[in-house]
Amino acid sequence: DPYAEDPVRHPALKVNSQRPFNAEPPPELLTENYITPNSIFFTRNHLPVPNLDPETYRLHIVGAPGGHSLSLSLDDLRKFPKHEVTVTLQCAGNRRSEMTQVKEVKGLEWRTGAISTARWAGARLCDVLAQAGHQLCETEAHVCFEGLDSDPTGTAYGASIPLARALDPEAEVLLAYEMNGQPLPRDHGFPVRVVVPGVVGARHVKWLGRVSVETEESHSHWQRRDYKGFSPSVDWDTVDFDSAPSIQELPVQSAITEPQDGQTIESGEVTVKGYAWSGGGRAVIRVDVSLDGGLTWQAAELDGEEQRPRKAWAWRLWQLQVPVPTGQKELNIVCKAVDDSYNVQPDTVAPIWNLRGVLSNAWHRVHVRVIP
Ligand code: MTE
Ligand code: MO
Repeated sequence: DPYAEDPVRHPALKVNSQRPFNAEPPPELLTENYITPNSIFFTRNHLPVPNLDPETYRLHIVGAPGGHSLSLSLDDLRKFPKHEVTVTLQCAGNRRSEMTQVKEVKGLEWRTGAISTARWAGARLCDVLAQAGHQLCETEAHVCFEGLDSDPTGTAYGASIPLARALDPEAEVLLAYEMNGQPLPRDHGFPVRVVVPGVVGARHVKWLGRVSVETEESHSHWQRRDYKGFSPSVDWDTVDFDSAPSIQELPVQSAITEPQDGQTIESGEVTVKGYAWSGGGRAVIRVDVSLDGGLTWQAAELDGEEQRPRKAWAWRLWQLQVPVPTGQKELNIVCKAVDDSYNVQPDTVAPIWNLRGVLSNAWHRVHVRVIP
Protein backbone atom coordinates (compact mmCIF):
# COMPACT_ATOMS: atom_id res chain seq x y z
CA ASP A 1 0.00 0.00 0.00
CA PRO A 2 1.79 3.17 -1.18
CA TYR A 3 -0.41 5.17 1.21
CA ALA A 4 0.59 3.23 4.33
CA GLU A 5 3.00 5.97 5.43
CA ASP A 6 0.59 8.88 4.93
CA PRO A 7 0.39 11.12 8.03
CA VAL A 8 -2.43 11.15 10.61
CA ARG A 9 -5.01 13.85 9.90
CA HIS A 10 -7.30 16.12 11.93
CA PRO A 11 -10.70 14.49 12.53
CA ALA A 12 -12.62 17.72 11.76
CA LEU A 13 -11.58 17.61 8.09
CA LYS A 14 -14.29 16.66 5.57
CA VAL A 15 -12.67 13.92 3.50
CA ASN A 16 -13.34 13.92 -0.26
CA SER A 17 -10.96 11.05 -0.99
CA GLN A 18 -8.85 8.96 1.37
CA ARG A 19 -6.23 7.64 -1.13
CA PRO A 20 -4.86 10.01 -2.29
CA PHE A 21 -5.87 12.18 0.65
CA ASN A 22 -8.12 15.13 -0.19
CA ALA A 23 -10.01 17.02 2.48
CA GLU A 24 -11.41 20.43 3.40
CA PRO A 25 -12.24 22.11 6.70
CA PRO A 26 -15.96 22.55 7.48
CA PRO A 27 -17.18 26.10 6.65
CA GLU A 28 -17.65 27.23 10.25
CA LEU A 29 -14.01 26.36 11.07
CA LEU A 30 -12.65 27.79 7.81
CA THR A 31 -13.49 31.40 8.70
CA GLU A 32 -13.00 31.15 12.46
CA ASN A 33 -9.44 32.46 11.98
CA TYR A 34 -7.87 34.78 9.42
CA ILE A 35 -4.85 32.44 9.39
CA THR A 36 -5.95 28.84 8.91
CA PRO A 37 -4.37 26.53 11.52
CA ASN A 38 -2.01 24.03 9.83
CA SER A 39 -4.01 21.06 11.15
CA ILE A 40 -7.19 22.03 9.24
CA PHE A 41 -5.62 23.67 6.14
CA PHE A 42 -7.29 22.02 3.12
CA THR A 43 -5.25 19.20 1.58
CA ARG A 44 -5.06 18.38 -2.12
CA ASN A 45 -2.84 15.37 -2.88
CA HIS A 46 -2.72 13.61 -6.26
CA LEU A 47 -0.35 10.89 -5.04
CA PRO A 48 0.94 9.28 -1.83
CA VAL A 49 2.77 11.62 0.57
CA PRO A 50 6.51 10.97 0.26
CA ASN A 51 8.44 10.36 3.48
CA LEU A 52 11.50 12.60 3.13
CA ASP A 53 14.51 12.81 5.43
CA PRO A 54 15.38 16.49 6.06
CA GLU A 55 19.02 15.53 6.66
CA THR A 56 19.57 14.04 3.22
CA TYR A 57 17.03 16.20 1.36
CA ARG A 58 18.48 18.07 -1.62
CA LEU A 59 16.79 20.57 -3.91
CA HIS A 60 18.23 20.47 -7.41
CA ILE A 61 18.30 23.77 -9.30
CA VAL A 62 19.32 23.37 -12.94
CA GLY A 63 21.70 26.20 -13.79
CA ALA A 64 21.55 28.60 -16.71
CA PRO A 65 23.87 28.02 -19.68
CA GLY A 66 27.13 29.49 -18.43
CA GLY A 67 25.78 29.50 -14.85
CA HIS A 68 25.97 26.56 -12.51
CA SER A 69 23.55 24.01 -11.13
CA LEU A 70 22.86 23.96 -7.39
CA SER A 71 22.17 21.08 -5.04
CA LEU A 72 20.75 22.74 -1.93
CA SER A 73 20.31 21.20 1.49
CA LEU A 74 17.73 22.66 3.87
CA ASP A 75 20.54 24.54 5.62
CA ASP A 76 21.74 25.95 2.29
CA LEU A 77 18.22 27.18 1.57
CA ARG A 78 18.01 28.81 5.01
CA LYS A 79 21.14 30.86 4.19
CA PHE A 80 19.22 32.87 1.58
CA PRO A 81 17.43 35.94 3.00
CA LYS A 82 14.30 34.68 4.77
CA HIS A 83 11.13 36.14 3.27
CA GLU A 84 7.69 35.87 4.88
CA VAL A 85 4.32 36.46 3.26
CA THR A 86 0.65 35.72 4.01
CA VAL A 87 -0.88 33.91 1.05
CA THR A 88 -4.27 32.35 0.36
CA LEU A 89 -4.07 29.11 -1.59
CA GLN A 90 -7.12 28.00 -3.57
CA CYS A 91 -7.59 24.85 -5.62
CA ALA A 92 -9.00 25.40 -9.13
CA GLY A 93 -11.68 22.87 -8.15
CA ASN A 94 -12.98 24.83 -5.14
CA ARG A 95 -16.83 24.84 -5.21
CA ARG A 96 -16.90 22.18 -7.93
CA SER A 97 -19.89 20.50 -6.24
CA GLU A 98 -22.06 23.44 -7.39
CA MET A 99 -21.07 22.75 -11.01
CA THR A 100 -22.03 19.12 -10.59
CA GLN A 101 -25.56 20.28 -9.80
CA VAL A 102 -25.79 21.78 -13.32
CA LYS A 103 -24.31 18.77 -15.11
CA GLU A 104 -21.87 16.00 -14.27
CA VAL A 105 -18.18 16.95 -14.18
CA LYS A 106 -14.96 14.98 -13.65
CA GLY A 107 -13.26 15.67 -10.32
CA LEU A 108 -13.45 15.72 -6.54
CA GLU A 109 -16.62 17.14 -5.02
CA TRP A 110 -15.12 20.17 -3.26
CA ARG A 111 -17.56 22.39 -1.44
CA THR A 112 -16.46 25.90 -0.34
CA GLY A 113 -13.40 24.75 1.61
CA ALA A 114 -10.69 24.08 -0.99
CA ILE A 115 -9.11 27.37 0.07
CA SER A 116 -7.01 28.32 3.12
CA THR A 117 -4.58 31.00 4.26
CA ALA A 118 -1.16 30.69 5.90
CA ARG A 119 1.90 32.73 6.71
CA TRP A 120 4.66 31.15 4.60
CA ALA A 121 8.40 31.68 5.03
CA GLY A 122 11.36 30.65 2.93
CA ALA A 123 13.85 31.75 0.31
CA ARG A 124 12.63 33.88 -2.58
CA LEU A 125 12.77 31.90 -5.82
CA CYS A 126 14.31 34.95 -7.58
CA ASP A 127 17.30 34.90 -5.20
CA VAL A 128 17.90 31.17 -5.74
CA LEU A 129 17.52 31.43 -9.53
CA ALA A 130 19.93 34.38 -9.60
CA GLN A 131 22.56 32.27 -7.82
CA ALA A 132 22.17 29.62 -10.54
CA GLY A 133 22.81 32.31 -13.16
CA HIS A 134 19.26 32.80 -14.42
CA GLN A 135 18.08 36.18 -15.63
CA LEU A 136 15.16 37.56 -17.61
CA CYS A 137 15.43 36.74 -21.28
CA GLU A 138 13.60 38.14 -24.26
CA THR A 139 12.23 34.79 -25.40
CA GLU A 140 9.36 33.04 -23.63
CA ALA A 141 10.49 30.93 -20.71
CA HIS A 142 8.97 28.98 -17.84
CA VAL A 143 10.18 27.73 -14.49
CA CYS A 144 9.31 24.05 -14.15
CA PHE A 145 8.88 22.42 -10.75
CA GLU A 146 8.97 18.70 -9.98
CA GLY A 147 7.69 17.08 -6.80
CA LEU A 148 9.23 14.07 -5.07
CA ASP A 149 5.83 12.34 -4.97
CA SER A 150 5.29 9.90 -7.82
CA ASP A 151 2.87 7.32 -9.18
CA PRO A 152 3.69 3.59 -9.57
CA THR A 153 5.27 4.28 -13.00
CA GLY A 154 7.62 6.82 -11.38
CA THR A 155 5.92 9.88 -12.86
CA ALA A 156 6.24 12.84 -10.49
CA TYR A 157 3.80 15.69 -9.90
CA GLY A 158 4.91 18.75 -11.86
CA ALA A 159 3.84 22.24 -12.89
CA SER A 160 5.31 25.51 -14.17
CA ILE A 161 4.96 29.28 -13.99
CA PRO A 162 6.26 31.96 -16.37
CA LEU A 163 9.91 32.94 -15.72
CA ALA A 164 8.94 36.63 -15.55
CA ARG A 165 6.80 35.98 -12.44
CA ALA A 166 9.52 33.82 -10.86
CA LEU A 167 12.19 36.50 -11.29
CA ASP A 168 10.03 39.45 -10.18
CA PRO A 169 10.92 40.17 -6.54
CA GLU A 170 7.54 41.96 -6.18
CA ALA A 171 5.74 38.70 -7.06
CA GLU A 172 7.22 37.17 -3.87
CA VAL A 173 7.40 33.58 -5.18
CA LEU A 174 8.84 31.46 -2.36
CA LEU A 175 10.61 28.19 -1.83
CA ALA A 176 8.87 27.82 1.52
CA TYR A 177 10.13 25.73 4.43
CA GLU A 178 7.81 27.21 7.09
CA MET A 179 4.04 27.41 7.41
CA ASN A 180 2.69 29.54 10.27
CA GLY A 181 6.04 29.45 12.07
CA GLN A 182 6.37 25.65 11.90
CA PRO A 183 8.25 23.36 9.53
CA LEU A 184 5.84 22.44 6.70
CA PRO A 185 3.51 19.59 7.74
CA ARG A 186 4.03 16.47 5.60
CA ASP A 187 0.67 16.94 3.85
CA HIS A 188 1.67 20.45 2.80
CA GLY A 189 5.04 19.64 1.24
CA PHE A 190 7.66 18.90 3.92
CA PRO A 191 10.42 19.94 3.76
CA VAL A 192 10.08 22.47 0.88
CA ARG A 193 7.26 23.63 -1.39
CA VAL A 194 6.71 26.41 -3.90
CA VAL A 195 4.33 29.25 -2.94
CA VAL A 196 3.19 31.40 -5.87
CA PRO A 197 1.09 34.28 -4.46
CA GLY A 198 -2.08 35.03 -6.44
CA VAL A 199 -1.79 31.87 -8.53
CA VAL A 200 -3.88 28.66 -8.59
CA GLY A 201 -2.94 25.99 -6.00
CA ALA A 202 -1.81 23.51 -8.65
CA ARG A 203 1.41 25.50 -9.28
CA HIS A 204 2.44 25.51 -5.60
CA VAL A 205 4.42 22.29 -6.00
CA LYS A 206 4.93 20.38 -2.74
CA TRP A 207 7.86 18.10 -1.76
CA LEU A 208 9.91 20.10 -4.26
CA GLY A 209 12.80 18.15 -5.80
CA ARG A 210 13.80 19.96 -8.97
CA VAL A 211 13.59 23.43 -10.51
CA SER A 212 14.56 24.15 -14.10
CA VAL A 213 14.11 26.95 -16.62
CA GLU A 214 12.70 25.79 -19.95
CA THR A 215 11.49 27.35 -23.20
CA GLU A 216 8.18 25.52 -22.82
CA GLU A 217 5.71 24.96 -20.01
CA SER A 218 6.07 21.83 -17.87
CA HIS A 219 5.13 18.68 -19.81
CA SER A 220 3.35 17.36 -16.74
CA HIS A 221 -0.18 16.03 -17.13
CA TRP A 222 -1.33 18.61 -14.55
CA GLN A 223 0.08 21.50 -16.59
CA ARG A 224 -1.02 20.37 -20.06
CA ARG A 225 -4.00 18.01 -19.72
CA ASP A 226 -5.73 19.40 -16.65
CA TYR A 227 -6.35 22.74 -14.85
CA LYS A 228 -7.64 24.52 -17.95
CA GLY A 229 -10.99 26.17 -18.59
CA PHE A 230 -13.36 25.48 -21.51
CA SER A 231 -16.72 26.56 -22.89
CA PRO A 232 -19.82 24.78 -21.52
CA SER A 233 -20.31 23.23 -24.98
CA VAL A 234 -16.96 21.39 -24.92
CA ASP A 235 -17.24 17.71 -23.90
CA TRP A 236 -14.76 14.85 -23.51
CA ASP A 237 -15.12 13.95 -27.22
CA THR A 238 -14.31 17.44 -28.46
CA VAL A 239 -11.93 18.83 -25.84
CA ASP A 240 -8.57 20.06 -27.17
CA PHE A 241 -6.35 20.73 -24.17
CA ASP A 242 -3.70 22.44 -26.31
CA SER A 243 -6.20 25.11 -27.31
CA ALA A 244 -6.55 26.67 -23.84
CA PRO A 245 -3.95 28.33 -21.62
CA SER A 246 -3.04 26.73 -18.31
CA ILE A 247 -4.79 28.36 -15.35
CA GLN A 248 -2.42 30.70 -13.51
CA GLU A 249 -4.08 33.69 -11.79
CA LEU A 250 -7.58 32.89 -10.52
CA PRO A 251 -10.78 34.95 -10.90
CA VAL A 252 -12.52 36.81 -8.06
CA GLN A 253 -14.18 34.49 -5.55
CA SER A 254 -16.34 34.65 -2.43
CA ALA A 255 -18.50 32.27 -0.41
CA ILE A 256 -20.78 32.23 2.61
CA THR A 257 -19.59 30.07 5.51
CA GLU A 258 -22.32 31.00 8.02
CA PRO A 259 -25.20 30.24 8.10
CA GLN A 260 -25.03 27.05 6.06
CA ASP A 261 -27.39 25.85 3.37
CA GLY A 262 -30.43 24.08 4.80
CA GLN A 263 -29.88 25.45 8.29
CA THR A 264 -32.71 26.84 10.45
CA ILE A 265 -32.10 30.24 12.08
CA GLU A 266 -33.88 32.27 14.78
CA SER A 267 -35.89 35.32 13.78
CA GLY A 268 -34.53 38.65 15.03
CA GLU A 269 -31.00 39.03 13.78
CA VAL A 270 -28.75 37.01 11.49
CA THR A 271 -24.96 37.16 11.12
CA VAL A 272 -23.74 36.24 7.66
CA LYS A 273 -20.03 35.37 7.40
CA GLY A 274 -17.68 34.35 4.63
CA TYR A 275 -14.46 34.86 2.71
CA ALA A 276 -13.51 36.78 -0.44
CA TRP A 277 -10.33 36.67 -2.51
CA SER A 278 -9.08 37.41 -6.00
CA GLY A 279 -6.08 36.16 -7.97
CA GLY A 280 -3.04 38.05 -9.26
CA GLY A 281 -2.74 40.23 -6.16
CA ARG A 282 -5.99 42.06 -6.92
CA ALA A 283 -7.58 43.37 -3.72
CA VAL A 284 -11.19 42.71 -2.72
CA ILE A 285 -12.81 46.14 -2.53
CA ARG A 286 -16.39 45.12 -1.63
CA VAL A 287 -18.60 42.17 -0.77
CA ASP A 288 -22.33 42.56 -1.43
CA VAL A 289 -24.81 40.41 0.47
CA SER A 290 -28.49 39.86 -0.32
CA LEU A 291 -31.12 38.18 1.87
CA ASP A 292 -33.71 38.06 -0.92
CA GLY A 293 -31.98 36.11 -3.67
CA GLY A 294 -30.32 39.16 -5.22
CA LEU A 295 -33.16 41.71 -5.36
CA THR A 296 -31.60 44.03 -2.78
CA TRP A 297 -28.01 44.23 -1.47
CA GLN A 298 -26.02 45.45 1.52
CA ALA A 299 -22.24 45.82 1.74
CA ALA A 300 -20.60 43.49 4.26
CA GLU A 301 -17.95 44.60 6.72
CA LEU A 302 -14.47 43.51 5.62
CA ASP A 303 -12.38 42.01 8.45
CA GLY A 304 -8.87 40.63 8.49
CA GLU A 305 -5.72 42.37 7.38
CA GLU A 306 -5.63 45.36 5.00
CA GLN A 307 -4.49 44.33 1.54
CA ARG A 308 -1.53 45.91 -0.22
CA PRO A 309 -2.25 47.32 -3.70
CA ARG A 310 -1.26 44.84 -6.44
CA LYS A 311 0.03 42.48 -3.72
CA ALA A 312 -3.26 41.42 -2.14
CA TRP A 313 -2.21 37.80 -1.83
CA ALA A 314 -4.49 36.90 1.07
CA TRP A 315 -8.26 36.76 1.47
CA ARG A 316 -10.56 39.10 3.37
CA LEU A 317 -12.98 37.58 5.82
CA TRP A 318 -16.27 39.48 5.97
CA GLN A 319 -19.49 39.61 7.92
CA LEU A 320 -22.86 41.31 7.95
CA GLN A 321 -25.14 41.49 10.97
CA VAL A 322 -28.69 42.33 9.92
CA PRO A 323 -32.24 42.11 11.22
CA VAL A 324 -34.21 39.27 9.66
CA PRO A 325 -37.04 41.03 7.79
CA THR A 326 -40.20 40.47 9.91
CA GLY A 327 -42.62 37.81 8.72
CA GLN A 328 -39.92 36.16 6.59
CA LYS A 329 -40.22 32.32 6.68
CA GLU A 330 -37.06 31.76 4.69
CA LEU A 331 -34.05 33.64 3.40
CA ASN A 332 -32.17 33.24 0.13
CA ILE A 333 -28.78 34.58 1.14
CA VAL A 334 -26.37 35.48 -1.66
CA CYS A 335 -22.86 36.95 -1.69
CA LYS A 336 -20.67 38.39 -4.44
CA ALA A 337 -17.30 40.11 -4.30
CA VAL A 338 -15.73 42.87 -6.41
CA ASP A 339 -11.95 43.22 -6.87
CA ASP A 340 -9.94 46.36 -7.58
CA SER A 341 -10.11 45.80 -11.34
CA TYR A 342 -13.91 45.83 -10.84
CA ASN A 343 -14.08 42.18 -11.82
CA VAL A 344 -17.28 40.60 -10.51
CA GLN A 345 -18.54 37.06 -10.04
CA PRO A 346 -21.06 35.65 -12.53
CA ASP A 347 -24.58 35.32 -11.11
CA THR A 348 -25.16 31.69 -12.08
CA VAL A 349 -23.10 28.54 -12.64
CA ALA A 350 -24.53 27.21 -15.93
CA PRO A 351 -22.77 29.71 -18.26
CA ILE A 352 -19.37 28.95 -16.68
CA TRP A 353 -19.88 25.17 -16.43
CA ASN A 354 -16.90 23.24 -17.82
CA LEU A 355 -16.17 19.54 -18.09
CA ARG A 356 -13.45 19.57 -15.43
CA GLY A 357 -15.46 21.67 -12.99
CA VAL A 358 -12.77 24.29 -12.44
CA LEU A 359 -13.08 28.07 -11.88
CA SER A 360 -16.43 27.73 -10.12
CA ASN A 361 -17.00 31.27 -8.83
CA ALA A 362 -20.67 32.13 -9.33
CA TRP A 363 -22.60 34.06 -6.64
CA HIS A 364 -22.73 31.81 -3.60
CA ARG A 365 -26.28 31.05 -2.49
CA VAL A 366 -27.51 29.69 0.81
CA HIS A 367 -31.12 28.89 1.65
CA VAL A 368 -32.21 28.97 5.31
CA ARG A 369 -35.54 28.60 7.13
CA VAL A 370 -36.53 31.08 9.84
CA ILE A 371 -38.16 29.92 13.09
CA PRO A 372 -41.13 32.27 13.57
N1 MTE B 1 2.43 19.26 -5.33
C1 MTE B 1 2.72 17.94 -5.40
N2 MTE B 1 4.00 17.57 -5.39
N3 MTE B 1 1.73 17.01 -5.50
C2 MTE B 1 0.40 17.38 -5.53
O1 MTE B 1 -0.47 16.50 -5.62
N4 MTE B 1 -1.22 19.22 -5.54
C3 MTE B 1 -1.38 20.62 -6.01
C4 MTE B 1 -0.44 21.54 -5.26
N5 MTE B 1 0.90 21.00 -5.22
C5 MTE B 1 0.07 18.76 -5.47
C6 MTE B 1 1.14 19.68 -5.33
C7 MTE B 1 -2.72 21.16 -5.93
S1 MTE B 1 -3.79 20.78 -7.18
C8 MTE B 1 -3.09 22.06 -4.94
S2 MTE B 1 -4.61 22.78 -4.95
C9 MTE B 1 -2.16 22.41 -3.84
O2 MTE B 1 -0.93 21.72 -3.94
C10 MTE B 1 -2.79 22.09 -2.51
O3 MTE B 1 -1.91 22.41 -1.47
P1 MTE B 1 -2.26 21.95 0.01
O4 MTE B 1 -2.50 20.47 0.01
O5 MTE B 1 -1.12 22.37 0.85
O6 MTE B 1 -3.53 22.69 0.38
MO1 MO C 1 -5.77 21.94 -6.93
